[in-house]
Amino acid sequence: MNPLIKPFRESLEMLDRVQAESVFQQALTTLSPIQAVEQVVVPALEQIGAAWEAGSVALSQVYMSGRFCEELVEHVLPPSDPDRKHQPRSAIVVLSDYHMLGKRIVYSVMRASGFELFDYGRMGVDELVARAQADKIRVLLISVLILPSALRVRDVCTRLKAAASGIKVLVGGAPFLFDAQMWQEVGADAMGHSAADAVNIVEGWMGEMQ
Ligand code: B12
Repeated sequence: MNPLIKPFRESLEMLDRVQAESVFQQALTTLSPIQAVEQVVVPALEQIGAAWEAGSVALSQVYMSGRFCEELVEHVLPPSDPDRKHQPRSAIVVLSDYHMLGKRIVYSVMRASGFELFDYGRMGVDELVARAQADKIRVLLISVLILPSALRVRDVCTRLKAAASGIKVLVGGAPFLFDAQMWQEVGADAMGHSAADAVNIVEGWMGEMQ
């Protein structure tokens, strides 16, 4: 467990943006940006989430922590890599809910790993199904953090299959971490635990699609 998680979490809980940034910079002296995010930012946010569930922090603290972290991650993860891979047309989206940080990280890591993909931001089912088909997407990455959104993935998959779109759907986020069978129940083609999983799974599919 990284020793910077505790001071980072405490500065987030105190809404001390300057201190949070300083601890994060300290992490960057020994870790790469993605390591700092996965080893310090993600566990700190998970601990804050657990503290909220236990009633010891307020939702406003959870919210501001998420926002600060989004800004930090936005700055450090490289937006693009010039040496793009030959790859299927891909897109990433947050389906229906408002938890944007996981998608941001997966998007950045995919791009930093040489993938080019559309960032659809946040969409509902109708808009997503229409847009993915219009853009001729082959691989769709869907991030959700609340259960009702996870269940809506089923509508997306059913409609894409009915349209014989051939789009492969990769899902991730808290509900799929809590219930290991859920990705299959909603009709997705695969589930990833992390941003690194997203890269590995899409690379595996690239082999099959050629
Ligand atoms: C921060 C946070 C918020 C912030 C979000 C701020 C923001 N701008 O993002 C705010 C305060 C807005 C919020 C609101 C709510 N939240 Co909230 N929130 C969290 C918290 C603490 C952390 C989420 C986070 O950002 N984690 C850090 C990121 C980096 O991790 P991540 O998203 O999991 O992503 C990683 C992996 O999952 C994976 N991944 C993610 N997406 C994808 C996609 C693909 C394709 C792949 C391969 C991988 C992948 O890779 C990422 C990087 O490693 C979680 C706790 C938790 N355990 O997740 C609760 C949590 C998600 N929230 C929860 C709830 C219930 C809510 C609210 C309904 C609370 C309320 N009563 O109002 C609202 C819902 C708002 C809405 N409609 O969306 C629940 C969801 C439970 C459920 N299963 O339904 C959680 C799990 C807390 C809990 N245990 O109860 N929340």
